Amino acid sequence: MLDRRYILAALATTALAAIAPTPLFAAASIKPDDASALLVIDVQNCFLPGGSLAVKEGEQVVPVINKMAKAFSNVVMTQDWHTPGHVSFASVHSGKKPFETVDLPYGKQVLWPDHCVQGTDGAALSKDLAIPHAEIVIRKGFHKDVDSYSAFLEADGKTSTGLAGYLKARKIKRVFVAGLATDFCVAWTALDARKAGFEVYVVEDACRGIDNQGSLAKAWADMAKAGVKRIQSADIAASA
Ligand code: VGL
Ligand code: ZN
Repeated sequence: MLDRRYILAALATTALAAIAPTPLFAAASIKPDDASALLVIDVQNCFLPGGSLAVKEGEQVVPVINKMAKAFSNVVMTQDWHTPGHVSFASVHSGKKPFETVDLPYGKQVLWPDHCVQGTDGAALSKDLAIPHAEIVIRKGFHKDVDSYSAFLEADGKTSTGLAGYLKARKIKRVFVAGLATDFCVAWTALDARKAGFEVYVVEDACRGIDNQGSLAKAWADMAKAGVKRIQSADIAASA
């Protein structure tokens, strides 16, 4: 028997279903096209177990990135590539220890253990990366007095690495960012990609963070505010 109460309840259920939030991305709903590029950030020995600036669980991003890369016809890799005695190294600031900060002409700089020195084994890309179709490797942080977390702009906020020009010349509109570390090079790259006008996705399970004094939560908040989309590798369809 359909009494009034039953009908009202049924109507309410239907109405609720209509306004229920649908997930922004259902599983595997994103298909990278020729206007999409995967940016693999700093998957280098120094940031992996045994490295001088090892990121916790950093090695876990490698299989995730290798699998995801198969779905992209365009892959860019980056390499942190510092001079010996680089300004970001705590060892060149007397009395300073790694993870402390110093004021430089371009702003506050976190100080790090010596890492990713040009030409060293620590600066080499992980031998476990299996992305033979990657098209370009962008090196950054090679000016002795300026750091560059971002793959687009050095920390002075004005010196370009050339990556935006490269991607635009290749007619790339969307970038997917993965690698190390979520709260430094990944986040700064994602934020600068937004500023350069790209649609930007950060693939959370394909990244790991350093998390120095709340830097990981801050990075996600800054990225959300800038319109960076936070996704998982499972949201990306398996092949291009
Ligand atoms: C990075 C700290 C210093 C990174 C590079 O790749 O996130 N972090 N240099
Ligand atoms: Zn560095």
